[in-house]
Amino acid sequence: MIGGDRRIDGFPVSKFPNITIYGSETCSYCTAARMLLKKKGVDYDDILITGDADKRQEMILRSGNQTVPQIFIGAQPIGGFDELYALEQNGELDRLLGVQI
Ligand SMILES: N[C@@H](CCC(=O)N[C@@H](CS)C(=O)NCC(=O)O)C(=O)O
Repeated sequence: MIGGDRRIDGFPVSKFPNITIYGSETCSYCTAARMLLKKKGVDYDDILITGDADKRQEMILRSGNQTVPQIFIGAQPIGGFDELYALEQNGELDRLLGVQI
């Protein structure tokens, strides 16, 4: 099962933290990150930075990194695919995503 009945001040809010991937269409690490998140059953905003200098700059400012992908769970910068996969391996990713197993 995924998510829970999360409430703030009594109001239901999104079951999942907002997940953002800054990436490109051709990058294999981006594909791997998208696949892992899909396997988890969570949705994400996919921001393609190819040819978009503003979005690329936004990614660098938010993450401090220049490579794609750059992944965020809520406001928390995760890093790239390697870091996302490390979280999956040590069991931390489910907690961050709010996935109940
Ligand atoms: N260790 C990184 C590797 C990421 C990486 O090398 N990405 C390539 C594209 S697949 C990249 O951004 N290269 C430099 C660039 O495109 O500016 C990860 O796991 O995300």
